[in-house]
Amino acid sequence: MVLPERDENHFAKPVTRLHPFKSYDCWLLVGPGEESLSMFSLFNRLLDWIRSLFWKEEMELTLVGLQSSGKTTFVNVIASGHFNEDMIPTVGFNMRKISKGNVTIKLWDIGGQPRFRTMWERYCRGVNAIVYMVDAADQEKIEASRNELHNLLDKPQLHGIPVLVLGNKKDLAGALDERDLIAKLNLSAIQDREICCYSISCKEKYNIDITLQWLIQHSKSRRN
Ligand SMILES: Nc1nc2c(ncn2[C@@H]2O[C@H](COP(=O)(O)OP(=O)(O)OP(=O)(O)O)[C@@H](O)[C@H]2O)c(=O)[nH]1
Ligand SMILES: [Mg+2]
Repeated sequence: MVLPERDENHFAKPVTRLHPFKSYDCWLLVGPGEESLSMFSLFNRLLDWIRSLFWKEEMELTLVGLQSSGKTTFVNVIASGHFNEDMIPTVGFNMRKISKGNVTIKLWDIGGQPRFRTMWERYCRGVNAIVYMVDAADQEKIEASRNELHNLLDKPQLHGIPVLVLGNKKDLAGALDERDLIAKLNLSAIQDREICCYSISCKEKYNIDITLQWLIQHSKSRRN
């Protein structure tokens, strides 16, 4: 099978950031009457809208991890809140753009089957952060997951890119928590970058909010 090349021009576009408006609180010198308050909120809304037109950021993320760990499910959940039990394994990759506030997230969701793993590195180059998905309830695959993660992060091209490890399927019995994941994936051995680990459940929408927060906070992180 021939897979489309990732277009280098789409890699890590510079953060688009036009000048945000300065705080406008000090511009309002009117008294606290009702009329001025509703004028104030109207004015605020108008300025928020104008700000959203001019103050935009774009970030790029790549999602990798073994097959069936829940990468495509995660993308669906953050895009639409929709969880589906019947998922089709990703062949090659999917690309989705999702807007959260002023941030547009371009997400590369790469297939986790062994035949696609050689693509992971190429799709991780130059992104703001790598999201590494783990099925925390499938303890038989933890060792393979750890080896794939360390192989990937050993690639010199990916040096310094922040990594968020997500231990998915927390809703299932026996799922490893953050502490177990950190130990079993040997995350403390990764010293050349920022690394964070959350336990999540796409099914129950557990910790999805803090995951998004972490991602958005890294919209400005860039290797070079
Ligand atoms: N119980 C439970 N099941 C989940 C959760 N997240 C995903 N799944 C299920 O896990 C299965 C695999 O999900 P996918 O999103 O296709 O996994 P993937 O990592 O994209 O797999 P590949 O595309 O093959 O790499 C599906 O049946 C999902 O419904 C979760 O939080 N809890
Ligand atoms: Mg998938």
